[in-house]
Amino acid sequence: MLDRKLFLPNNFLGILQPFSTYKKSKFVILPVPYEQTTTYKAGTKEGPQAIITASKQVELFDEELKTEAYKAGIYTTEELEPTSKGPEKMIERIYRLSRELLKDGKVIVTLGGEHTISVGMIKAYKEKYKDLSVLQLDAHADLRQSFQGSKFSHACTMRRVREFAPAVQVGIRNLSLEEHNWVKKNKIHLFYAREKDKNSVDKIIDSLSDNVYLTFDLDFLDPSIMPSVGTPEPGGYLWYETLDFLKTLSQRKKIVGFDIVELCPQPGNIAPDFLAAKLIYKLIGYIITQDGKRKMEKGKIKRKK
Ligand SMILES: [Mn+2]
Repeated sequence: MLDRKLFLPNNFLGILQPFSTYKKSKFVILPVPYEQTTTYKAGTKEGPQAIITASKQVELFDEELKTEAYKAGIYTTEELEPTSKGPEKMIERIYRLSRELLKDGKVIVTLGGEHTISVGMIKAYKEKYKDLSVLQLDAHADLRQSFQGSKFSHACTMRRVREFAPAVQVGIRNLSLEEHNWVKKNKIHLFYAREKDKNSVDKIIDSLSDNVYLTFDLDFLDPSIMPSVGTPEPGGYLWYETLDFLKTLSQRKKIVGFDIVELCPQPGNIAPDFLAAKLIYKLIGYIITQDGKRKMEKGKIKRKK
């Protein structure tokens, strides 16, 4: 038996062929080391490579799901080079690439990079899935109309998304008065981290449509397990409650794509990088498991007819 860790190809999980070729892969990992509007601690452009490096240490077998989800095929693209022409151009570039990947039937998993980039993928997803809704897991509302002179700052991501897709926001614990008022006025589905015991998972999931795009800002997690973010906030979610939530979500809705953004690696602390890599493989595992179940259900219905 070959030990995959001896070879370490520079792709997500270090997967050997044929499970890492484009044609065979259901999933496409898209690393976007984009960082231009970061306001506090810089370094999120190092995020995608840190995740890929850490991912090579993740076991391909998942003890919870009893599966090797990588066999569905996971292709990793080259890093998408940042443009110097501003965030709007970058969003446009990501949108075009996402559209191509979706045409080929791929599930896109984007590694950030700052949160700004999500607007590009979500725009492409919304064209493919008319009923798409967006689930944002984040400490911040990101609902500013503009920030530091830009409508495309990371602090405005969800305001831009809401211009073309409905969204549900969870884990929020830091927002401005302007954002707070806007949420109230527009009756936004926003669930504060403070009320997480009152906000049942059912209530959150019920406010989503059948096809869900997940945008996961890592500062959603508690800084005790995820200190490697640009703007850490106390009072976040922990590992198993996050996984339980995502698993339930995958059972009740179809997760059609997701992004993991804002990892800002810290020298000497690799645990958060590993967490991000594992989180991605967990999500891939949940998606694959549910796809398999749905296919079986469909088959049963057909046979009955
Ligand atoms: Mn955030």
